Formats: sequence, structure tokens, C-alpha cells
Amino acid sequence: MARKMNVALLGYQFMGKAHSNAFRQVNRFYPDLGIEPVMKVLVGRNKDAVTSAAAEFGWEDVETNWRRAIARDDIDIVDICTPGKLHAPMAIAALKAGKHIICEKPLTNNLKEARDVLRAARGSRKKTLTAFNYRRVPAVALAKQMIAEERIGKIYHWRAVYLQDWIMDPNFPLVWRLKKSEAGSGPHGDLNAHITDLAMHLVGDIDSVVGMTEAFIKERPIPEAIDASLGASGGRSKRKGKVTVEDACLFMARFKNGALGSFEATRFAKGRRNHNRFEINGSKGSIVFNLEKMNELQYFSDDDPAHAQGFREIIVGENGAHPYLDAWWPPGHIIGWEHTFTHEIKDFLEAIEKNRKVSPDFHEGAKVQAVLEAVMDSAKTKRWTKVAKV
Ligand code: SOE
Repeated sequence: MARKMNVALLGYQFMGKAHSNAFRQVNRFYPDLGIEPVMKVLVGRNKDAVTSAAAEFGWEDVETNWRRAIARDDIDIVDICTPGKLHAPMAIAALKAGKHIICEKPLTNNLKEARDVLRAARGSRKKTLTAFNYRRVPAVALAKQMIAEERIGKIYHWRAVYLQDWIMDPNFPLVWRLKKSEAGSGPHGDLNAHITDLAMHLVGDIDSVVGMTEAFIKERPIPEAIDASLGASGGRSKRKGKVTVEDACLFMARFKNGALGSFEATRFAKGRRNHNRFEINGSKGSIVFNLEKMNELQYFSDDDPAHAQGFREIIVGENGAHPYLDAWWPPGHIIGWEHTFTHEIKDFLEAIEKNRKVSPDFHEGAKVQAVLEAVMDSAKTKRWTKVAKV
């Protein structure tokens, strides 16, 4: 009989929806975890909106005060899916209340907050997870396995881009993701965070970085003003506010093991809706992953005879052979983006049940934060910058 653990989910927008779906699915496809997560309480400030989200996603109860939700004795797991500025206070409160915690990425808005979270985590026996979901794409997990099997040999290069285009219209409003006080940074914390985590997961720790940022559109319509002006100006607000984050951030890195890396995150790559791609070149082979074709992994091997060499496309869908896929469909029946969250929750619950480490925990989340911060420092000073120890 699985033991029940009650979950409080803070936030009900995009990530709240993705995590809710994962909590709902996880036992249906991984029935032997030993834990049954109970979707106990969904938390949001607006009572009507959170109530209707709870009904839609399948949560038993709602709460409009996150401190009250975290303090509840019947809550075992806190899952943080709010804008970045709330991650640190929520994670610290949940650690103090002795809960297991999942926190969306980036762990915090800056390195100081990440250190505060780590301080609060000291001595805690509870599990923490920074929700870098792309580690849980089966093709990425396969890349990790193939690197460990030494199929590509010594790694020389990491080359990654994470490209989007959703804010290219200058009339796109000044939403929270475009405010430093809310989001900490722009695509750097939002997208470079993902590819930095993947780089550290697949290649290793980063020693030093040099980066640059640019804000292409400096002012945008204020959303409240758009609402107020609906009708009068056809939904176009005249009142504008300052964009306080970058629109693009590129950086280069030296890994501690000698490999060289390049990273690019932008919201100004026309036509690239969610283009998360990396290439790794080693002494014996190369690996390429592209989220838009997430069921495939490209692999070049020196071991192939010269006349048959070339990049091959592995369809990552074999039960028994490929990570995570036993639980889903027959071989070759592909899976999607939402499955990565189910895999994440599955690994997290398994770690609680078996009392083993789950990765990336808050310490690893803070290490990503240290890299992001070094890049921002370097963009200001225009110098190579050492990544701080955490
Ligand atoms: C928006 O840029 C976003 O939703 C990110 O916040 C997610 O982490 C990424 O997976 C998709 O794009």
C-alpha cells in the first residue's frame, strides 16, 4: 500500500499547470513508487482564479496565503511554481517548516538569495529539487548515459542555444518576466539557466565565464494601462514602463575539466518558439540534442568503419533500453514535453521513499546561480570572471 503524502502547490499559471498534470499522472504510470501524492491545496492570491484553477487541475482545497499553506501540519511536500522573487522566501519558509520541496528554476533571482536558501537547508533531512525538467527528457538522460559509457571520449566542446521569440513585438506588454525586481533577469535566468544546468550535468563544473547582454526594446506598454484603455485605443496602451532585464545574453565558459563552452539565450530569434539545442564534441564522437525533436538523439561515433561514418539518429523510444520509457508506450510510440515533469516528480518521490539523493538539489541549483551571476558580473566589467564557490 502506497503511503499518502500531501502536496501544496504555490502558483497555478503555466508551470503550476504542468506540475499539476505530473502529480495527477505519476502514479498511473509509475504505480510502484510507494508514495501516492495527494493534491491537497493549490495556492494563489486571487481567490476566484485559484478556485477555478483548482477545480480544473484537480486540487482538493485552495489557500490565498502562502505562509498559511506552508505552515499547515498536514502538508508534506511544497512545490514552488511562482515568479522568481518569491522562490527564496517560500523555500526558506518551507525548509523551516520541515517540508520536502520542489522549486521551479532558476532556484532564486540572485546568488545571495541562493546562499540564504542553502543556509536554511543546512541540517535538513528533507529532499530538495530544483526543477530543471530538461534533464528528464529521455534523450538527454540517454546522452548522460552514453557519456558515462565513454562513447564520445574526452569532451572538448559544449555548444548550446536556447532561443525564443515571444516578446519581439514592441507592443508586447511589460509582464513580470521583463522586470528585474520580479524575475531577477531576462532570458539569462529563464533560459541560460536551463542550458547551464544541462552543461554542468553532462560536461561538468564551470570555472570561469565571459558574457554580454543586450536589451533591444527599452520600454513597453504597462499591462494595467492596456486593460484600462481597452476600447478607447483598441487595446494599445500609451503609458509605457522601463524594461529592466536583458532581451539576450550570450556567454563563453571554461569548464574545470578543460572543455570549452558557448551559451546563447534570447527572446529575439524570429521563428524560434522554444529552440533548446546542444551539441557536445568529444575525442571519439559527438552528441546533438534538439528539444523540437525531443524523441531523437544524434550520435556520431569514430568506432563506425570510415565508409559508414556519419551522424545517426537514435529514436529514443525503446522499453528496457532507454531511460524512463518502460512506463509509457510500446517501442517507438513517442512522448512529449509534459512527460518531463512526470519524470521529475517520479524521481523526487522515489528519492523520498528510498531516502536517496535527487538531482539537481538546491545545492546544484545554487551552483547554477553562481554561474549565472558570474556571467552578469562579467557583462558589466567586460572581463573573464571566476565562478564563485557555493
Ligand atoms: C518561458 O520562457 C519558458 O516557459 C521558461 O520559463 C521555461 O522554463 C521553458 O521550459 C520554456 O519557456
